[in-house]
Formats: sequence, structure tokens, C-alpha cells
Amino acid sequence: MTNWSDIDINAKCWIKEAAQIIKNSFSQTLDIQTKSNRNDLVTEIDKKIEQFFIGKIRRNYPGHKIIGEEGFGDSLETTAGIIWIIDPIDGTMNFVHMQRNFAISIGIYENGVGMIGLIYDVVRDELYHAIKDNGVYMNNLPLNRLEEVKLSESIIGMNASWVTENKRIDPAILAPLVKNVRGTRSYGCAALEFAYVAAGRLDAYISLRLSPWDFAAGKILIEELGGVVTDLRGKPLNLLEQCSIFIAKPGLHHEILHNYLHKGDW
Ligand code: 2AM
Ligand code: CA
Ligand code: CA
Ligand code: CA
Repeated sequence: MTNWSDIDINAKCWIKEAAQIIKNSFSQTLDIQTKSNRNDLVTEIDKKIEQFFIGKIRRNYPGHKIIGEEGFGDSLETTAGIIWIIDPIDGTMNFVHMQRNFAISIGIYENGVGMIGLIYDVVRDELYHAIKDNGVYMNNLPLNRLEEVKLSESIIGMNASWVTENKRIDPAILAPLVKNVRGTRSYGCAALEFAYVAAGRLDAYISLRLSPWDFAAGKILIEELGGVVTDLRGKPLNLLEQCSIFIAKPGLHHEILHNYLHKGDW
């Protein structure tokens, strides 16, 4: 039998330890490199934190598998077994430029089912924490189930660049949505945007392309609170592949999907 409570206690403890390493780096000069393009940044701290978690997991749970953004984990073809999906720093650009608005994100899945989701806002010391069938907590305060909200009174997390010309979606699909909601916000940290939907600070969040480590923990939080997690076409996410993301409170998800995202040919 898997001892989930032991895994949970360890994961939380390692996150706090990792956060201290990140905070200590604020006084150092960072080695900043680029990945897929000149704005896709990575630092030695991203790599160090991923290796820190992998070392702990391998030592304590040798049978578990790991997927991490910086590539020090396993390369997996199936979701069988227990898998830790880790983003050591989500929001690296914010980490580099602002020293805030970034998070550590860890989702732990068993045979494709989300069991534990942890998103830690290091600088604000806010830990968003879900255990399957046991609710979601922010620093041990329970978060409420997600309730219906009117589109005209909702705030949606999305990146402004998607309403300009881009290769993934016709701006004519998103522009009417942007016009009809109460407001839009962009935080530059997918995990925190999931956490904000969980905490009721945002009502929905849209992203045109995320990787499993960006959404693994957040998906567990949102689903545990009764929210809906799909891609922009309303399809379930694949834990091993990149996909578009659309999460929202229950009624709002249906309304946006049918009245906006399903319109047009894209
Ligand atoms: P990251 O900081 O861990 O890379 C805004 O950039 C959000 O999108 C962040 O959560 C960021 O995660 C994520 N993201 C996913 N793919 C990205 C890419 N190719 N370049 C920059 N950010 C990316
Ligand atoms: Ca990255
Ligand atoms: Ca990320
Ligand atoms: Ca990252």
C-alpha cells in the first residue's frame, strides 16, 4: 500500500527546503541562458532545484518516476505507476526580472490519476495544496468549492499577446470574450494562475500551449474543487504532452466553450 501521507509530508518539507535555496539565490548573480527562443529563460537555480527534488525522490521512493522541465527526470511513454511531475521554477522570467510571481509546482499522479498537487508561491509564502478527495488548502486554510459566476462578472487569466496576430488562434475568437468579461489579467506563471482560479481570485484561465509540468499540480487543485480542466477545444489533457489549456468554474467553462471557443474555424 502506498503511504500517501508520508509522501505528502516529505513533498511539503522538500518544497520549503527548495524555497530557501531559491531565496538565498536573490543575493547572487544568476547565470541566465535561453532555451527555445530569446525570451525562454533558464537559470542554474531552475536546474539545481530540479536536481534537488530528484535526489530526494530517488533516495526515498526508488520505484517512483519523475518528469521535470529541465530534463533531469525520466523520459516516459506511459502514465503507469507513481509519477512526480515537477516544475522547479514556474515563471522563470518573473524570477529573473522581478524576484516574485513564480512558484514551485509538483503534481503526483498514480496511474494517471492526480493524488497530490502542490504549488508554492515562494516569496509570498503561500502553499496551495490538494490531496485527492480531501479538499484544497492555502496554508492549511480550506478553499471553497468553485461556484457559478456570470461571464460579465468574471476575471480571466490570459496573455494579451493572444489577442494580437499569432500562429495558434485567430484573435477574432478571443477578442469578443475579452470584451464581454469584467477583466483580464496576466501573471506570467501558469501554476499560480491555476492556484488563483482555485482560490477564487480568477474565474478562468486560458493558455495556448503549456507542458505537463506547467499544469500537473494545478489540474489536481481545480478538479478537487469542482472546476473544469480541458484544452481549448474542451478535450481532456494528456499528462505526457504539450497542450492548450482552458480551466474555469463549472458553468462558465461551458458558456465560454460553446459561445466563444467553439465559434469559428481554428
Ligand atoms: P516557465 O517559466 O516554467 O518556463 C508564462 O511564460 C508561463 O508559460 C510560465 O508558466 C512558463 O513556465 C510557461 N511557459 C511554457 N512554455 C514556455 C516557453 N516556451 N517560453 C516561456 N514560457 C513558457
Ligand atoms: Ca521554462
Ligand atoms: Ca513552467
Ligand atoms: Ca520552469
